[in-house]
Amino acid sequence: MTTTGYVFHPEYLWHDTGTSAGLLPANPTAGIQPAVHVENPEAKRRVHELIHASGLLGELMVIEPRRATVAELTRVHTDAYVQHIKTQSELRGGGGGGDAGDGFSPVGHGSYDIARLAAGGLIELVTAAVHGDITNGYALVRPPGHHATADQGMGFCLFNNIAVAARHVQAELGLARIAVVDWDAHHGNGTQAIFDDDPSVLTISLHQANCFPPDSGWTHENGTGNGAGYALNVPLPPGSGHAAYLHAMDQVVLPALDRFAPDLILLANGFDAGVFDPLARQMLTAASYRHMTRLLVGAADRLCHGRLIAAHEGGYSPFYTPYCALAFLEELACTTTHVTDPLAAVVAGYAAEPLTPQQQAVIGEAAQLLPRIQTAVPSA
Ligand code: 9RB
Ligand code: ZN
Repeated sequence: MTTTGYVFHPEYLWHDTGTSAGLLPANPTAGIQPAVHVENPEAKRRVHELIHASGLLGELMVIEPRRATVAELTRVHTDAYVQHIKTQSELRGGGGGGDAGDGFSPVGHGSYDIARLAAGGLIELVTAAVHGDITNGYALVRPPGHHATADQGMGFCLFNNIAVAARHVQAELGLARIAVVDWDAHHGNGTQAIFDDDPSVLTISLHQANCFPPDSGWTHENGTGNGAGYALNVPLPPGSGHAAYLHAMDQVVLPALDRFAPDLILLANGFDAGVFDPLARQMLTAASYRHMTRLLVGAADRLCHGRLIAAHEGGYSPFYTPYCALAFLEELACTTTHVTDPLAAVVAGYAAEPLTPQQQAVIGEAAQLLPRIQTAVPSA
């Protein structure tokens, strides 16, 4: 019997990214007309509403988030960076008046507390999993986290929600080995950097090659120092879809997890590898996410009592992200609803695109690094 936890809070939708023209801060003088930031509440609101309207919400264990404390955040982030976000968040110049560091990561008035609620939501979810109250779970949070490093926000991310949760699990809940799978379309550079020299946290990122951050996430980035071998990257060519991602799961992600034998799997769950996403050029469908989730749930069942905890990351199509997220969450909860992907017929041709030699080559290159992962005596 599976119990699936679900974390959501209206405040996540109140994180105000302001009037950017998609990615770019509005600047009328330079001809950049104010519009709406691409990382806005709409896709996330529609995910939550579909989870509710489909009836799935009633089958989940709702878990209330709390704000991560400064002590919890500084397991990952520097004191100065946490203070920087707090200061930026106190500016009152309108939505997204502050910035987390790279000039493209808006901090709205009050976003510090909301970002703490996002990280704290992940903490509550992993705690429930380790205590056995839930088997697996999904935190539908904003702002996202996977680009944030110890001392810089970037790519719309303020605090690295997953990294904060991973460190909390190790420090407070007694689990030793944590695997982070990141299938967001963009490289999980922040998570990789935070755990780069640490063999107790295996990071695996599948992403569109050289998309965001630029020139980041190549296969030769494989961990440093004691962590050598414990960071894996699969930089898939633009246009990769169902066949490429499933091959990467089969050839890299699952064998890496089997070798590593984690006590917990965390998932940086971006839906921006979906075929309608504006911020990447990958071609996954709701069926792809369903299939990939089934494989990951299987690995979690085999390796760590089913413990698989997902944090929402990217996913910017308000019209398609909800169906990808519903398929994902149905698989976690081992159930289905009456709602099926209404765009399935439209995307069938994309999904049928076969594996290319280029995709196969990069997946093969990553697979060659697997022997560097030491097989552990399973703990806990
Ligand atoms: C711009 C830059 C970005 C920023 C974030 C993303 C996606 C994030 C995500 C994509 C492109 C830079 C506009 C750098 O979904 N992560 O999961 N672009 N940022 N320079 N310029 C001019
Ligand atoms: Zn992304």
